[in-house]
Amino acid sequence: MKFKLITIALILIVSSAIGCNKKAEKSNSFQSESVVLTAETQNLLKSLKSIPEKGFMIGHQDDPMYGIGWNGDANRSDIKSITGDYPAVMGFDLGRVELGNADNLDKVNFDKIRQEVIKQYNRGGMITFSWHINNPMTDGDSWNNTPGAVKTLLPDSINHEKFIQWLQHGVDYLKTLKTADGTKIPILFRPWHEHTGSWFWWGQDNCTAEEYKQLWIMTHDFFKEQGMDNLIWAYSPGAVNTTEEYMERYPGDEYVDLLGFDTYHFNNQKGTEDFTKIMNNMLTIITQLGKEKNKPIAVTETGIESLPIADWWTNVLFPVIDKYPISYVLVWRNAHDIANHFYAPYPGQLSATDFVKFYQNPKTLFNKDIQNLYK
Ligand code: BMA
Repeated sequence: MKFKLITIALILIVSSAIGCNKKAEKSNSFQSESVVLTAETQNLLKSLKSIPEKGFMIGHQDDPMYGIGWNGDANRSDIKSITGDYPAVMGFDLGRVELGNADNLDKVNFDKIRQEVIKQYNRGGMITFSWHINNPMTDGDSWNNTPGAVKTLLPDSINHEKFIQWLQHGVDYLKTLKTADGTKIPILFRPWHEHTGSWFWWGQDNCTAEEYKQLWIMTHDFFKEQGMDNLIWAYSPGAVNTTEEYMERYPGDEYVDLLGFDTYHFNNQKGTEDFTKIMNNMLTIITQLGKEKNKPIAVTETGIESLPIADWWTNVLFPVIDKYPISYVLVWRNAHDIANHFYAPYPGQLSATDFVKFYQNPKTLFNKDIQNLYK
């Protein structure tokens, strides 16, 4: 009797253990399908959602790389020269990594970008990458918008293999973005941007909605197969009028983590009303979608070229973005290679004093304000 009981107990223990294993196997296989993000990346995603309770992060493209009157100086940034602080977000571009080049399309060295990405992570800031990738059908640049390129990259099409090689180069580079102790640096990845315009080969008139979605999903799946578990995927069309237009080429909730848009202030003072109107409309659209989908939102690119309005920061940009729960706003680069192509002030620039006021507002978050993004 005793033995029988022990045997039954043993059978029960063994079978429940097998049951547990099955469950474990199941959850593992589920996890491998949906990519478990690294702890730091999960924390960054949570931070992006909670930041609007305090304010919004300020970002600048290529911030530590070059600025007005300098190129490649160590520990320099036009924003830091004015405020004493780095922006909370730094944007970089992968364009030409697909070719295995040493420098990107704006003549910035990829090893130097890696060093600056590591520094930015170590000082607690966020990093985002766009990708002005060449056109694989024509070998022209991103702006070579001969219609039909996207179709040729899809599976079983003529440029598919070539394009996968290009994506592989991107993955290989992104995999090198690690700290000295091997921590993978979380990256907000923003491919296939501004696709509601037609200036890029992946834009509106150059492919169908279905082709665009397939392009996004193929990129996402390829990166996932390569084990990329430190990316937050940002969707950033240009300005559109309606939610329907915003969503027309949206690849799906499982492929996108953050909802953004790119739009610029054109036409100096005369353009202020238009810019404000477009910003309000886009921000209303993404605020609503962000709530529905539980995803953070951001102004992924904006600015006014050469900052001809002295109080642009506190009187044009701040009042409009302050009304919406955005996690960050990023202004474009201070080019070293194109005259008057800058979007952040530098010492002595017309809007520099106003930028300091903008900096001092507790709601604008710079590097010193955001020390816990990854914890
Ligand atoms: C554009 C311009 C170009 C640049 C590109 C990628 O908006 O700044 O000069 O090559 O972005 O950074």
